[in-house]
Amino acid sequence: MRNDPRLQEIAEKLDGGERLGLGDGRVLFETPDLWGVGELAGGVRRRMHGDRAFYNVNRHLNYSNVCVLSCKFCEFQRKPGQAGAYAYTVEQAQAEAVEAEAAGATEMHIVGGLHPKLPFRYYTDLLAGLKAVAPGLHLKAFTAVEIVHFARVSKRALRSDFAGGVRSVLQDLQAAGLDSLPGGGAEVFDDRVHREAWRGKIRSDEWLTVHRVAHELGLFTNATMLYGHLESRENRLNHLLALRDEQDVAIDSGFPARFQCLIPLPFFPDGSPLEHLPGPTGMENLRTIAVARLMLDNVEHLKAFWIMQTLPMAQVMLDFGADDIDGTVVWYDITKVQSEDARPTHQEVSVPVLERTIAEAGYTPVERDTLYREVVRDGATGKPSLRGSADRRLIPA
Ligand code: V47
Repeated sequence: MRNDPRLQEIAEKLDGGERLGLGDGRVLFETPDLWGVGELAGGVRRRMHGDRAFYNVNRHLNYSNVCVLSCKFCEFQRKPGQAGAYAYTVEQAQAEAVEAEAAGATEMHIVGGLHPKLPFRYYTDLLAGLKAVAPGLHLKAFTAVEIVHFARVSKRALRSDFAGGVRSVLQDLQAAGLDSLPGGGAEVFDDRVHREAWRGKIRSDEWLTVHRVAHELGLFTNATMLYGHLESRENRLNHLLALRDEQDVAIDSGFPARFQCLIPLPFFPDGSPLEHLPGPTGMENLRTIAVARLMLDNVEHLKAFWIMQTLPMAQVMLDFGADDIDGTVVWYDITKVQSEDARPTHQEVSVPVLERTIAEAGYTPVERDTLYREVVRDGATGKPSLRGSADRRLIPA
């Protein structure tokens, strides 16, 4: 039952396979009928994925919190020499990978700050070192922001050929063991907010170029959208439309890879220079994920990242367009102060908790690998393998 007749018009467009435009997006954000918006997004989600909802068994490795940037939303970064600043050695990272694989993880999500001193060799050694000790782990590593930083520290000619410099860095990383790129660093694509909140970071067009080159090279990537800070809802819509356009390029050009999922990230003000802001409410989180599902019609998966959305909200979001809640995740807590001994704050849920979370919401839990292929576990050993052929992706080709 929809209370706003404008939602009926949008429903007709969706039924007719018509793409939604900026005006539709404005209606979806403005309408008081949040449940109507959720119903539309939930319908699209069910058409795409039925009653399946995905999770994975993963680990996060934040190899260093040292960063030359001072993004106002971030409380993770430390300056070189500052109390709590750290950087993993390759051996320390390897120890975590061995432990992760033994615990059944299929993915390691690896990101860090823009460290001014680490040479490019550190990153290729890190990937190669991890592959050497844990060959079964998919290495989803380095945001577009880090990739551009690596291009600078390894003196690629970015000014004369930005895409070319990025390509050679990605090729070196791929040769060392890089499997895909995470979605971080996108924030929200808007010059005003960029100036006010993350001056000095790569621009939107640069972030998109890194992902385009990755797609050309066959590296699947994710995308994020950080919302609920200094941006407007219109900024969010433009962000979603820019991602949609970029995904069109990947599909229309027949690139071997593309965006797999969007992860909307609600801003957590605590401890950041924007601490005075309230952050988004639960209703805004629900609406944003639903709008994302409706506008971003060519990206198959939408992740309600439970770490930031909370498990109870992630459950509700499965009805509002999300089809993935992310994984077991062992990582630092980006929303809390870094611990004194510079070790990540432990945050984890077990597979039974994730499966119960999904099942209680009325969906069928499906363990996936990073590329959204279904994982089956050996009943005796728990070892993961793929259901069907490795080429059989859950998303349509
Ligand atoms: O880019 C930083 C965001 C991102 C805050 O690819 C904050 O599967 C909220 O990208 N409040 C990193 N958000 C996390 C990320 C991610 C997470 C899960 C899965 C994947 C994936 C990617 O976290 C940053 C930034 O946008 N962030 N500080 C904060 N205070």
